[in-house]
Amino acid sequence: MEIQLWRSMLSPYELAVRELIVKFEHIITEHKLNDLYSPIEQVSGRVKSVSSILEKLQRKQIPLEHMEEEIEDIAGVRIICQFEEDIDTVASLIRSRSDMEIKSEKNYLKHIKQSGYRSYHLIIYYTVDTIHGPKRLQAEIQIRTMAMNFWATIEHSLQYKYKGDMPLHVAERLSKAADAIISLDQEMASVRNEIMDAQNSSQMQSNLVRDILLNIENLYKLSNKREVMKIQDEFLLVFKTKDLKQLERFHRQLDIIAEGYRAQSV
Ligand code: 0O2
Repeated sequence: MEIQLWRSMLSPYELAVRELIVKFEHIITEHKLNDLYSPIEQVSGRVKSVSSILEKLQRKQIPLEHMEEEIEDIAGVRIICQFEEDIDTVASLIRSRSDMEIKSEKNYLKHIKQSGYRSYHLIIYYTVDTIHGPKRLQAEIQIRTMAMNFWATIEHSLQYKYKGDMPLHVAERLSKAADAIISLDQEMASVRNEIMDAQNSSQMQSNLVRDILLNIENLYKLSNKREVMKIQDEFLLVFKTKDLKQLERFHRQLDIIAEGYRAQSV
């Protein structure tokens, strides 16, 4: 295939990766807006490089014309979660979407790879709109915790360095590190509720402060400036207490005042 043809062949995959990242990032935004803990921490994606596609075609003896059906990870998206429990939540979320159709799933958490690799993989069908009309393509979604990602990233670089011929002592070290990652994820799971509570409170506080400041700004435009300065001073005092309940009360009272001036923040 000529280089220009590769580019136009890969272009819908570029679009798919970009769209998928936007959609998964929006899930984080929606959770935050609603003061909810987000099961997704971070999203990234990539289109497989031409050399990596060629290497896979050769390794699996796939003819070039079957590339798009047989290479399922030309478009790849990686979703990073804080806790192992979140992986299931994210997988269910994907299964319930109307714009992504599941082709297959691989559970490398239950069936850990010999290398020690753990992750949850989903192959989806996804449709993008191009100038030539809609194109239905495949994309791979990898879901893993931050700890799993740390291990996989390092192991992937070492695999690349040793090109399938990793020295035994390095493989043993990696295997030990994989066990340590399992323990770390288990430890974090045991304090999950506490961490989630802390993160929820911090998100709620930041949303409340945002709304209060918007209300104050709107009131400043519509009502007595001196009154608004007083409200702002009161807010700073409440903010200093770091007490969420007091902040909520202040928010409710300010809402009533703002309502009177039709100055509510949305
Ligand atoms: P990239 O883009 O460099 O990450 P195969 O590709 O033949 O190994 P298959 O059946 O196509 O296997 O898919 P599988 O097993 O689900 O693996 C696809 C992707 O999962 C790989 O992509 C890796 O990203 C990741 N992966 C799988 N096994 C391992 C592993 O042992 N260690 C690490 N670090 N990652 C793994 P590619 O092809 O490597 O491409």
